[in-house]
Amino acid sequence: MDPRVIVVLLSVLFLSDLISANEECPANTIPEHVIEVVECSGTCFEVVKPFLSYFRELKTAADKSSELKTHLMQVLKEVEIKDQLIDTLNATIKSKDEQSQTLIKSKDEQIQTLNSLIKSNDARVRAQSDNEDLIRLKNSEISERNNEILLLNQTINKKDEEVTKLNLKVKHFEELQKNEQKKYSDEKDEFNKKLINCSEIINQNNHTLIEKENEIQQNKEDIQREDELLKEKDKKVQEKTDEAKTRDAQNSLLTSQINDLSQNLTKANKRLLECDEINSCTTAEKGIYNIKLPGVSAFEAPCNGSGWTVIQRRMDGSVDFNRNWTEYRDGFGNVTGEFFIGLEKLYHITQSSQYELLISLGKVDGSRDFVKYDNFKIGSEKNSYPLESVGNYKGGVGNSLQKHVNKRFSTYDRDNDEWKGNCAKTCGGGWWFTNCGYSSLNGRFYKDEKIKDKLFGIYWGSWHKFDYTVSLTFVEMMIRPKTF
Ligand SMILES: [Ca+2]
Repeated sequence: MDPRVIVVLLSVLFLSDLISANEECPANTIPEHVIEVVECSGTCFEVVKPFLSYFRELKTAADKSSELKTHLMQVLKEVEIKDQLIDTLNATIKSKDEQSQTLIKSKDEQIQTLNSLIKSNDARVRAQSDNEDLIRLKNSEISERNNEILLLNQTINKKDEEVTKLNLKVKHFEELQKNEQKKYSDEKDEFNKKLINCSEIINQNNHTLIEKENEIQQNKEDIQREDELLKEKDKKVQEKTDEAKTRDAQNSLLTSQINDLSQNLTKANKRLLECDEINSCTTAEKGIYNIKLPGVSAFEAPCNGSGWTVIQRRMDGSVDFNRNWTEYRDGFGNVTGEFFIGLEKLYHITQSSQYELLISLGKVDGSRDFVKYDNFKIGSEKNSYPLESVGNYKGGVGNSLQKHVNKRFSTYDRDNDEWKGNCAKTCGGGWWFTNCGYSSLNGRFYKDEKIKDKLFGIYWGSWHKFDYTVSLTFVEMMIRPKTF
């Protein structure tokens, strides 16, 4: 038994005795054994009473404790039952735990399996996604192919229609062919008939041919006779030819005599001109003169009556200025109309002293103006007749020659310009070209002043706003000694 229960029981027994003594305790009835302990006197009860009350309470508590004991026993039984129940439940729980563990393990395995499946499915889904892209691509391609097929079907339909039409045409042609064959057959028959007729005609012709051969033989004999007559006539022709040759020799002799007379006439004319020979135009009246200068053979040139010698003139396009080097060197044209005096003469003249250059220009509208330079000088042929100097200028047409100073003269056959091309060819005449420059007074002549096909004409840029489609229609270049 629990020691606490024993203590309680002993206390209860002791208190029960004590309480019974207190209830019946007159001072003279107190048990001896109690008196022995406490030496009870007249004040004893007062002292003991609180203890007695206390013990009474303890007894009440012990009673209650007994009830509690009983209750405790019941409780203990209930606890035992509950413990058994708890054990049972624990066993059940353990069983359930084991089952749960087993189930959890099984579920874990299932979860793992499901995870594997999910991974596998994910992989499949990804693969499916890729496949879907591929499928979309393929669908797109299929769509394109379908469109192509549709187009091809349309084309095929068209081709079918064409084939149908062609079949119709074939049928038509077959019919035509049949007709043609029939016609050919008819013609063949007819031709055979004609052939038979021809054979007959050939036979007849053969007979005729034999007759003709006989005739030819007769004609040959006639021809031989004619040949003999012809030979006789040839002899007569030869005699006439010899006679003609004699006449030709006589004519040659006469021509030679005429040439001699012509040369004599030229010499006579020259001698006549020498009578009008002058040294310069400075004192001459307007007209054509034979000018003789030191170092230069006498040459014809117009004097304008104001001391100027004309060295170049353009007025009607009657003379072609697209000339080669030799012609520009020696001069060309007609001094009464269009001409160029020649570079060699200009070299000698301008080197002999200081010369002024006067250029008179005109447009198709009749307007005229001029420019004058005070020191015009050109170099020798050895240096390609360079424009060595022009000096100071004045005049209304602007200065379009200054840029050409120190430039060599160029012709279509002597390219001395500074351009990759040939200015003389492009501009249609010789000049002191740069690349090709501001002026070209020996260019092509355009009567209406408008150039054609980008082939430049006569230009002096500063007088027509450098519009090189404009071509001047009048030029006169003149020189005069500066000392005049
Ligand atoms: Ca060039």
